[in-house]
Amino acid sequence: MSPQKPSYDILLIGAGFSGITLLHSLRQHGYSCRIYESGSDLGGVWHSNTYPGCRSDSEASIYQLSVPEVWKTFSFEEKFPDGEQLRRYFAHVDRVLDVKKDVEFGTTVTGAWFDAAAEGSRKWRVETADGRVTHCRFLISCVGTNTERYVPEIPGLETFKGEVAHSAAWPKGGVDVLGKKVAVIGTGASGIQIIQSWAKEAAELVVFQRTPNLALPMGQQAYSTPSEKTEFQDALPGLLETRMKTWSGYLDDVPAVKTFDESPEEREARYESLYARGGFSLYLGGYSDLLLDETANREAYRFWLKKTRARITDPRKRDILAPLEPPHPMAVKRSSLEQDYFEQFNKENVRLVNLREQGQGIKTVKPDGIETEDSTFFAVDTIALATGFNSVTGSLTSIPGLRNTSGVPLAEEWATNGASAYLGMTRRGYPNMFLCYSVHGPASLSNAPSSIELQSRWIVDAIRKIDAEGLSHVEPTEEAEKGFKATVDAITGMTLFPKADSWYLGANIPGKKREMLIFPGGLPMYEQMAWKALENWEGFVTV
Ligand code: NA7
Repeated sequence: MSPQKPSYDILLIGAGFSGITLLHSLRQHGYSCRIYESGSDLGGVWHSNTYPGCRSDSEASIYQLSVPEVWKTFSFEEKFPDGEQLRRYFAHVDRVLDVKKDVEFGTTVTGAWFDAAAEGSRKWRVETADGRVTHCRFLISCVGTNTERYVPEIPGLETFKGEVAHSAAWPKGGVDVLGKKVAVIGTGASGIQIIQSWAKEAAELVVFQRTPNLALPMGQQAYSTPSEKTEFQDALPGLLETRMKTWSGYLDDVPAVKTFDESPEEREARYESLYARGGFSLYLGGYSDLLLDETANREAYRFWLKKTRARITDPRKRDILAPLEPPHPMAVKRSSLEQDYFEQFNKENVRLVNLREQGQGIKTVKPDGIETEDSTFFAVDTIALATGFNSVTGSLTSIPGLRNTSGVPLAEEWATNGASAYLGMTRRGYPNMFLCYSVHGPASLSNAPSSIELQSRWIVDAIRKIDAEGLSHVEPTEEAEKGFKATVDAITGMTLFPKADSWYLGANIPGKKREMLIFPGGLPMYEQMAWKALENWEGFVTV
């Protein structure tokens, strides 16, 4: 018989921003809670991603909990904090909120289902890798969207004699590249950051790019002096409030003006000022038709090209990094923020391979390097795989025993029918289970702590409503779940999102169903829909 564990009101899986936000709030309402976390510390991706240059693409002011006792007592050192600062931040959160007393680290959930007969009442039965079983009334998934790493099948990779490191499983002691020949495969957010770092240390760097990253200047800023720190702290209450009102949970909000409503001069001036502001402002604070109209989007690309191409001296590299024809519309595939990414390619020792060019695809990895289809050989000592994740769904479908009340694993259901979650937070066949920062929520199309705060509030409201009304459990109807998915698809159909092979659509994983995995309607619309449904349990079966 499996050793039994105590029963909790609520079990949360994952101790990143979602798990901590929910734990704090639920504890305040008197619930007994436990977090199971497979890692060894708090922070989610900030604990597991320790590759060189790892840094947030959200501003520190809005990339934190809105809990006053936490933000009033922590100073960030930079506008866009790196992994180290964020790990210090999570340690601070723990000191203030005493989070860890309710977290079990090194505890991997391997299975969970709603057991109608558990202890004589309806409860979740949760199994962990160490063979333990726990019961709880509510199960909340806080596993994030980018945790199940993706390693593509690259012929010969297993024969490589040097070090191979995936961005999300970086060796604990780091990777010493000083004076070495190194390769980076992948130019997403992680690849860009590794390249920016390694190009300054390695003797030679070869970058294997499949799709150019339409990266925007970060606009980094240090908060070093007492007055800079005070200014930062003083602005926080207003900024934390603003982030909950914008489309994306960032600080910029889209003005109601369309690209061609303004004269070319006005447009250039607007683009210039947004670009100078840094961050995602060019996307988020620009024109209302950026995501809707291809001609308007192309105009933004024209501006980005002008700025970016001017930074790259080698004409061949310039055409690969910032091609005259856009690889896809801007902003519909995750761009990164960069500091001096493009300038790195002006160095002779930084080489660039365009995997999409005839003969340039990787033919094989050999023990001492990488050979492309045209038989060019790149001798390297170390390879970084910045090839991403089975994003959004993978964190949940990789839990083998997570199954519905009919015993069908979630992985099987989603592989057959596509992924869905009513309101991005609940799932048919999973009574009293809630998802935070997951499928069909605003997730990665938002500033994470903003949408997490919103969804956490809703989940807490839902749990309290269940208790206030004396209900045993709730779950969405099939009709509601399908209807919500149809809404996500309908909004997506009005946008340019389908025009890019992005992980928002699952298009980065060979064989994965191509479908929109994230709610693309913005936070205000999402908030309105979620609370309207909660009023009378619209779309739910209540028991
Ligand atoms: P991403 O954004 O998924 O980037 C993965 C990169 O790896 C991307 O450039 C891919 O090219 C490339 N890739 C994937 N498979 C291959 C193969 N087979 N060969 C060559 N290159 C390949 O992951 P990140 O870790 O950078 O970022 C994930 C998120 O974490 C990020 O958006 C932030 O939210 C934080 P592609 O573009 O698909 O052509």
